[in-house]
Amino acid sequence: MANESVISETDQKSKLEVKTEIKVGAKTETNPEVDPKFNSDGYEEIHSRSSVFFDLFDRKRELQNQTHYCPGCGHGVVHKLIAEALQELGLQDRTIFVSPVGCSVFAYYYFDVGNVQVAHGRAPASATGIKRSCPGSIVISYQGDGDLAAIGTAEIVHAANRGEKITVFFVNNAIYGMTGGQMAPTTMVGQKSTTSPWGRRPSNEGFPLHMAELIATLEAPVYVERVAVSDNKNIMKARRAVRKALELQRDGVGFTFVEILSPCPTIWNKDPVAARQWVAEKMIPTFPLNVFRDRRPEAPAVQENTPPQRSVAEALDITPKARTTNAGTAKRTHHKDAKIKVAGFGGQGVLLLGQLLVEMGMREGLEVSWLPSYGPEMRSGSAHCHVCLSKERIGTPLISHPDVLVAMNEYSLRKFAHEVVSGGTILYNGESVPADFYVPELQVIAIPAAEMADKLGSTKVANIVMMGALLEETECLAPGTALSVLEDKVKKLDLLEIDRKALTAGRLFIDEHAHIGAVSQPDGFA
Ligand SMILES: Cc1ncc(C[n+]2csc(CCOP(=O)(O)OP(=O)(O)O)c2C)c(N)n1
Ligand code: SF4
Repeated sequence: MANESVISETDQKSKLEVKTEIKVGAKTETNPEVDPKFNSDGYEEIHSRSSVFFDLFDRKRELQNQTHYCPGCGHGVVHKLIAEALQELGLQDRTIFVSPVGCSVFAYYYFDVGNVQVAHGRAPASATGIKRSCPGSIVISYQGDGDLAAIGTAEIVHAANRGEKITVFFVNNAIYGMTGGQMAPTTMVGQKSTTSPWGRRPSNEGFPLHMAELIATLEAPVYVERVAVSDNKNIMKARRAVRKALELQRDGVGFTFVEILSPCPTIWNKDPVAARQWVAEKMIPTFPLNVFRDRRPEAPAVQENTPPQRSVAEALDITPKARTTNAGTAKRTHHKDAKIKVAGFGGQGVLLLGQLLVEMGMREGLEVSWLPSYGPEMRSGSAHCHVCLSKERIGTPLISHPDVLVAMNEYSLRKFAHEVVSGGTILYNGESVPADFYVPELQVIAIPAAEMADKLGSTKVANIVMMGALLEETECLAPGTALSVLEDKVKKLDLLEIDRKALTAGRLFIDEHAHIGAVSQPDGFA
């Protein structure tokens, strides 16, 4: 058993000192050296478990290894019941536990199974995806009453209604625990909370939701029971319910739901014993314990006509074989994949430039994506787009770190320069790089595109000048493809002629100026 939490005062002090020292040396404007331990904001990124969580939570070793739950909290008891059932049924190795947002957000530290932690209320939706993609697994959605019955009402109702073959453990403590005691949908009439300080009034806040009864009105669920962890007898019943729900899932029967009335001594402001009594005396009369649905061995109608299951990789056609075939058939003339961000003001043809690039990419047999982002203003608001050109399938159209930034104005240059990958390129629409602008390890080329476009007869074609420069500098797409795309897209012949000239002008500018040091970083990187 690990006991990582014991750190002597000296240890702590020296750790703090080390941190402080490194932080002082972290990245600053004048000192671009970055300690790999720190992110660009100077904070240390920690990818490990906090030392307050142990490898094992043995019960009686002088109560050393306590969970993060408050004394007397029902979550700990429910965790134990689930863990015992998984072990007894031999399901540990195939279980995937979906933990919620709420006091049980750290459930993944307590269950040595597959774990996924999801956004508030979304556990049944995520559990659906997991179960459907891994039908042989045992998928548990674990949720509090705020999570399941407030923000996540739609998710639970629809997962239950679809008869997803998952198990939902719903811990109802009639309050929002984690956030300090706001009213939950299950808060009882008259019960005080921070958001109902005079007690819940049906006239204002409505009546408490009875989730087990509600779920049991649906056709698909096979097992719905409400239990309580209020005293030993009820805990034994809860144990049986937990086990039964998991057995039914193991046997592939259908959707199972166990609501567990559970004490929250801290928010209820009671000691653990009084909190348990309160569950018995106040909660159970409001939320009667009952088996609301037990359909085994009947198979509900939704179990029929189940379409054949495919793995995620098959469904997305991303098996290694598919990739090879795809890459093999592409007829391409470009030299390398590119992630490009084009940014400027609305009206500068920023989004159009991105669209032209992806059209060219498609014609060259590449995988492409174009993701625009712009404000509500039609003109002059800031606009940018992300363009991916790739031989492989594209995972996301969102580009956090472009290889190339095409900055159509100074604002975009300053705003997005730090995102560009080390060794990347910035093409800047301007006469020269601003004197105070410095980014290490990037090539910055200023192209007076607006001026050149003016001379050609239309300021509008500055984006095409930049496109010519981009193609020449990166060789990511063939200029011939650019011409054919322009010929198809630009209907006015006089404008097409200017576009052709703009494309050529941009290319020539790179050939003639960029590589002889006329434009570049102040430090002479050219
Ligand atoms: C989208 C979103 N909205 C709100 C919150 C704040 N929030 C965190 S936990 C919580 C409610 C927790 O109550 P419950 O689900 O009953 O769990 P408990 O803490 O009582 O176990 C809320 C509202 C959040 N994290 N995310
Ligand atoms: S606040 Fe309530 S629900 Fe949260 S850990 Fe404490 S007792 Fe448990």
